[in-house]
Amino acid sequence: MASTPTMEDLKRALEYIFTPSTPVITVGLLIVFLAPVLVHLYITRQTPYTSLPFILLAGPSGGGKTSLLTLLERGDTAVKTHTSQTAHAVELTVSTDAGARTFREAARDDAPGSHKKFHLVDTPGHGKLRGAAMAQLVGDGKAGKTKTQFGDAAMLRGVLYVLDAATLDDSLADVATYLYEVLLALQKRAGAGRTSRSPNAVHVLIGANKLDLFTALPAAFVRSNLEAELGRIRQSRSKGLLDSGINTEEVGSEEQDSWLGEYGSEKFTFDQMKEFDIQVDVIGGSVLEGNVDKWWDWIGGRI
Ligand SMILES: Nc1nc2c(ncn2[C@@H]2O[C@H](COP(=O)(O)OP(=O)(O)O)[C@@H](O)[C@H]2O)c(=O)[nH]1
Ligand SMILES: [Mg+2]
Repeated sequence: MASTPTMEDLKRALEYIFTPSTPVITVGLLIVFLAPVLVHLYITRQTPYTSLPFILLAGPSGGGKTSLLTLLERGDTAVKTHTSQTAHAVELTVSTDAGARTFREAARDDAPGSHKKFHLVDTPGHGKLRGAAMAQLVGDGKAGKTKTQFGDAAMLRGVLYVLDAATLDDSLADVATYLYEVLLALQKRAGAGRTSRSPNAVHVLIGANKLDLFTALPAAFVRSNLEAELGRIRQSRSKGLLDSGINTEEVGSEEQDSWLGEYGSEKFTFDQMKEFDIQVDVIGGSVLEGNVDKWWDWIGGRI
């Protein structure tokens, strides 16, 4: 007869819970109101960054990404605060008012116009660490989710690809290879969105940095050099299938999916990316001289 008292206990307990009384209602109300708060706190602690729109800084090492981030965050590049072994984000504000278009003005609290917050995400440019940038583009890819370290890859609004225009002649192959990876990832991302929910268009700004140096190539040359090199990379990656005269209809869709730009075209141009809702611009600037207002304008237009 050992089980009878426990059954009786249980019965009494249930009766107590289901009989309206002040303590029961109080506890019930506490659970109802506190549970969502606790869940919210738990989730926000898990992801320290809420999903703000974000701009990704990419580009080879030494281009000036971290200097740019520091300039936009602090107003000068003198203090190096961030090492770039991993991705790193700062929260910035753009003002949509035309009167406060420079980043210095927009950084002031009393800047006119409406303000929009966004994250600027710096990534390491060194070869082996480029996965950090690619992860921001497509998310971790687990079960179709697009979660990244800083929120949701779907919140990506633009990629600012910073390169050193003064040494482009020597580094063209490397600079273009990385750019190729970025553009192809964006193209695949846009293609994947066609069947499911379409991600927001992601545009690319190629920031031809270090224009203060006399060896720096002007933006138009940077553009044409990159287009030519991307075309060469595309050619060599197509494994010569097109050359061998195989009917393009017979080429597998996988081959077609990893072809950058207009399929089968001979020359690559950035305009070919428009078919995938990707607009590519090349604008010169100098982080050292604080000459980045056109880049800042571009960011403002993307947020
Ligand atoms: N002359 C010149 N040097 C720059 C400019 N921007 C950055 N640098 C320098 O380029 C080097 C690499 O910059 P960094 O921001 O670390 O590049 P990251 O690897 O892309 O993050 C640093 O020594 C910077 O001081 C620029 O506009 N002009
Ligand atoms: Mg850096």
